[in-house]
Amino acid sequence: MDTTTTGTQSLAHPTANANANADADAASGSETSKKPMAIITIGMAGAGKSTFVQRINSYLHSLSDSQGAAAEPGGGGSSETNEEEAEGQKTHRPPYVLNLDPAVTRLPYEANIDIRDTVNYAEVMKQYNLGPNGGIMTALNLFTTKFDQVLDLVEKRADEVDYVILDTPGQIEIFTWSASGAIITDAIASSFPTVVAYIIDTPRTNAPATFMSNMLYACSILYKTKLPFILVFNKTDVQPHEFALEWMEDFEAFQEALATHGTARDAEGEPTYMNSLMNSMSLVLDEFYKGIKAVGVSSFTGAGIPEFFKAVEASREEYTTLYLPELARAKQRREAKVREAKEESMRRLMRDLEVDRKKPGFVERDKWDPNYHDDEGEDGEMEDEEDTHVNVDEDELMDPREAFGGQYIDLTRAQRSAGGADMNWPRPV
Ligand SMILES: Nc1nc2c(ncn2[C@@H]2O[C@H](COP(=O)(O)OP(=O)(O)O)[C@@H](O)[C@H]2O)c(=O)[nH]1
Ligand SMILES: [Mg+2]
Repeated sequence: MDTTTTGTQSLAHPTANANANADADAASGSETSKKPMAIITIGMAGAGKSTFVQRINSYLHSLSDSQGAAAEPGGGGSSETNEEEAEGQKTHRPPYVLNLDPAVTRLPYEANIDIRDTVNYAEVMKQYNLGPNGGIMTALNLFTTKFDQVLDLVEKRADEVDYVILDTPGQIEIFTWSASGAIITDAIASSFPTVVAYIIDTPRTNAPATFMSNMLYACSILYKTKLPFILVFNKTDVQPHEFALEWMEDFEAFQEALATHGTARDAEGEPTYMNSLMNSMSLVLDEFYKGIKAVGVSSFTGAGIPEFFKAVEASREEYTTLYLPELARAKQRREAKVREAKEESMRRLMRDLEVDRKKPGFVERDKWDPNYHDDEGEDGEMEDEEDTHVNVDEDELMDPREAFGGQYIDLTRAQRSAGGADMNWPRPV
């Protein structure tokens, strides 16, 4: 609902500058519509995450460059096209980009925060005696220990950007099956409206079996993060993604592809183990496909990128209506658990006291004695009194100048006699 408000305002002012935008946001009065949207890119190694981040980064930059030149709505063409154009051009500001891949040698974009500036992955490998994957994992873990500072930096820039983009390490499991990946995702998702962009290498998923294993992976990430989710079929310049959409929409089409691809039946004419396993799993996945958004893009040509941003905007709504209430519920559950634990320990303490009280003589002993003093000795005298009182014969005291000759300066005398300027300071011996 809130997004619609902001959307309408942006539609009314497609040429609005950053200031006007800020005013509009302030007027909308909604927390999440003001905040930038975080996009976490996840995907198998080589799916094109970094290239995709580079593409959406340059797309947003090109929009911000052309914002002054953007046409007024109603300046020709049907209103529908105008709406579509405005939808694509709602963002006028460059994004804030984070690179979380410590092992990447060359990035196709310039990251605002780069893990490589903080952790030297090769050095981590050497020092901890690790292989490449252990090195990447440890580098990410080390970086995560400072993630609160990273989040502070991002939050400082929150008013100036519309999107925060995260590029994750090449190997998917380093981010998705590690504690640090979960910590980073949770930290980002509890601060900003967040969407997961699951990047798929389309040409490599055109076999039903690989398609399905990729979808199962996507499904597990969805259930793990519970965040709004977009399937991004990348590299559509090489292989159009229509086949994937068909398989997702039409269960029977997928079954057919399964039957024609490879050996669906064994020598005795029975369905192979692989085939029947995939058949039953595709039934499970059917449920997953229902609420999921899918877009086809080419990070090379830029095709499908405006559609991707439309899906991102729709996810903002989803985040507010589905994820945030769930987050609040989880917080409540956590707090209730802590409260319960506190009350339980209080009850236990009271129970223990109750038991003590029943012991004979406890009440008498438990009274506060106004004459009692911690420092008092057996005979009621202050214990320290004798120790602290020292009888000193003043004549026996040494002149400090003799005792510490040359080590200390009598400033009072020196100043009185020499007047300060050409003082002759005795050197310490
Ligand atoms: N043809 C084509 N190749 C792509 C596209 N996106 C990425 N690639 C290539 O895929 C390879 C892996 O890309 P990269 O972004 O490094 O993958 P990452 O490991 O997921 O970050 C690179 O050689 C890219 O040039 C695309 O849209 N079309
Ligand atoms: Mg990469």
